[in-house]
Order: sequence, then structure tokens, then C-alpha cells
Amino acid sequence: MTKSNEPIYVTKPVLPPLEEFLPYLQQIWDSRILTNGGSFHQQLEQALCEYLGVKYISLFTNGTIGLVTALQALRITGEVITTPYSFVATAHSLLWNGIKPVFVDIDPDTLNLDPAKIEAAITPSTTAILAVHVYGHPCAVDAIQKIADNYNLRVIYDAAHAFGVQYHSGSLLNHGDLSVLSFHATKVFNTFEGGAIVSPDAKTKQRIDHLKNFGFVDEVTVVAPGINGKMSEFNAALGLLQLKGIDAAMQQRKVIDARYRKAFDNVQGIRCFSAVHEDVANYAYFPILVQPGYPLSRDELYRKLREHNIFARRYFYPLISDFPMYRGLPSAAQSNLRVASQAAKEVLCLPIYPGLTDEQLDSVIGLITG
Ligand code: T4K
Repeated sequence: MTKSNEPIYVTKPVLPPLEEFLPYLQQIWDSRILTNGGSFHQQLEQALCEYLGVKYISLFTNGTIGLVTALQALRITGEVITTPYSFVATAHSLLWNGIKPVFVDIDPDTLNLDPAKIEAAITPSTTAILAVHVYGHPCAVDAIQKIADNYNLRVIYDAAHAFGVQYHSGSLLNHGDLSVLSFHATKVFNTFEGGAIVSPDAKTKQRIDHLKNFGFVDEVTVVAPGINGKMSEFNAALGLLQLKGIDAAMQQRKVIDARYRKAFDNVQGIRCFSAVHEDVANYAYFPILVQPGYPLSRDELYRKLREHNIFARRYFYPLISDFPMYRGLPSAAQSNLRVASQAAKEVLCLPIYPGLTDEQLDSVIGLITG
């Protein structure tokens, strides 16, 4: 039990000092511009392009509407190859577009879509690959692009976990046709709720911007059956302020990540994931796999931690393919998803966030190693 017995969650949102936010609120109150692409919205888009190293970004009300809109923007239909090992929003975005998800197994080293298994799942109806950079660790972007080029498929990355990750000497978000971010409270960079689509050219950004605003081009012109996906001025202003603290926040996460790694180095049956794949990591999550050799099963360890007020999470269990709206699909069969099924049984995401104290970290580590 932690000394203070204060619960420790898997994450805790970073917030700036309230007094620093008040001038932003004052501006909103003065201007009475609350939404619809106001000045904070424009400023945040520009600031994020610079910070992330991407060309075009469109802010959204959340990552899920971003995913739904990204599929619309590229006019994706038919079947899409995707991973069962993600948050359920990934596959839901396909169903919301009337698209059939085709689940493909994951790579045991990264827990991302296994490129070696994609080709066998392609049919004449396949139009795209929707892959996820799980925990912010890069997918095999080159191998995926090669397959996409060979079969004339589009590639959308669910980059909800991948804020700020650098890979192959640039932003990870520049790979594929589009990347979709989440700025949810539980993410590395949060605007309470929020999200964004990164696009490679001005024309695509313009289509996305129309789609997130009902399809309006001007007062009297509607060019597409768009949705309301706009980020409000409140969230955008907060984002501008959050950006000032993001490097310090990532640095704090890095320190915690290193402490966990060192502590579990010689613990039999606890496997950590290597961060060597990325040039700059964001330490969004700290997943461990609880494997044979460890005295407790994953669920026993999960419950032991809960008994001590530590709320680690089993991201991603159950697999998306095990939820009722997906499990009837032929690709959802466990025999097709052996690696993902095993990972879902073993994974436990430990608390990692700026502000997690040494004492709290010691108590999490002590319960796992002790
Ligand atoms: N794609 C992927 C790969 C994703 O992981 C997600 C979201 C999306 C797409 C969709 O993006 P958004 O539409 O959400 O922008 C959480 C988040 O709600 C979800 O955003 C996230 N993935 C997912 C991995 O985690 P839950 O059900 O685990 O959230 P919850 O409420 O249990 O929060 C976890 C812990 O965080 C709580 O125990 C305490 C702490 N917490 C949470 C919130 C909301 C706080 O301290 N303050 C808070 O305000 O889904």
C-alpha cells in the first residue's frame, strides 16, 4: 500500500497552472468567439505543425471523429485490413463508415500489425490498411507502404498514442496517407478532449476541413455530407498552453520508463518492450508482459495491485475482435490472431505520468518485484 493510500491510476492528466490559463479564457470571453475555426484554433494548428514537424494538420473534437473523417476523406469503402490489438475506436471507425474490418495478427516484438501477414488477407474488396502505432511504438511503416503500393491500397495510421514520436529522421506522423492523433485527457498531450488529422498536402487538408464542418465551403455552399468535428476555442487555447510544457512532461516520463526497465531487468517472467525502434520516444505507456516464470498470472498481478490501490490497466484486453459486433467475422477467429490473443492475456500497463512520485513508483515496483 502507498503511504498516503492515495489511488494511483495508469495515468493522470498534465495540466498547466490555472492562473496561466486565465488570460486565454479572458480573450475568449472578450472576443465571444467560442468555436468554428477561431484564432486559437488557427494558432494551435500552426504551433503543432512546427512542434511535430508535419506539413498540415486539422484539429478535431476527438480522435475517434478524426478516424471516422479520415476514412471519409480518402473515400475508403469495402474491406480494410486492421489490427485487433488496439482501443475499440480503431475498428469502430470502420463500422461507422460501413466498412468491413479484416483483422490481421500482430508482430510479437512491437504488438503492431505484422506486415508479413497482411498480403494473405488482401481480397479484391480491400481498399486500405488501418494500422496503429500501439503505445507510440512505430509500425513497420516501410514494409506496410510497400504492400500498399503493390496492391494500390491507402494507408491510415491511428496515431492516437504517437504524439511527438520521431522515426527515420522525422515525425512518425509523416508516414502513410493520413495519421490521426488523440488529445484525450489520458494522452501524452491533452486538450481535455481533442484530436487531429495530419495530411501531406493542402488539398487533402482542405477536404478534411470541409468534412469536419458539415461540408461547408462558404455560407451557401456545401460540398460533402460532413460532420461536426471541430475543436472549440477552449480546447485549442488549452492546447497552446499545454505545448509549452510538453518537453518537460516527456522528460519526466522518460525517467519513469528508465526506472521501471532497470527494476524489471532481472525479474523472471516480466518482459518490457524495447524503445530502440524510435529516434525519439514519447513514453506514452509502460506495458509489461506477465509471462510464464513469474509467480503470478497477469490477472493475479492486476488484482494484487488493485488491492493496494494501484490501478494498472489491461490495454488491450479484450481484443477488439472478441467484442460482439466483431467476433462473427472470419478474421476474428482466435486461430487467425494467435500473437494478439496471447498478448491480450499477458499485458499490463503500469502507471506512468509526470508527477508520479518516487515513493509511488517504489511502491508499484516493490509489489511487482517483491
Ligand atoms: N485509437 C486509439 C489507439 C486509442 O487508444 C484511442 C483512445 C482512440 C483511438 C480514440 O481517441 P479519442 O476519441 O479518445 O480521442 C481511455 C481513453 O478514454 C481513450 O481516449 C484511450 N484511447 C484509451 C486507451 O484509454 P479508458 O476507458 O481506459 O479511460 P478511463 O476513463 O478508464 O481512464 C483511465 C485512467 O485515467 C483512469 O483510471 C484515471 C485517469 N483519468 C482519466 C480521465 C478520463 C484521469 O485521471 N482523468 C481523466 O479525466 O479509455
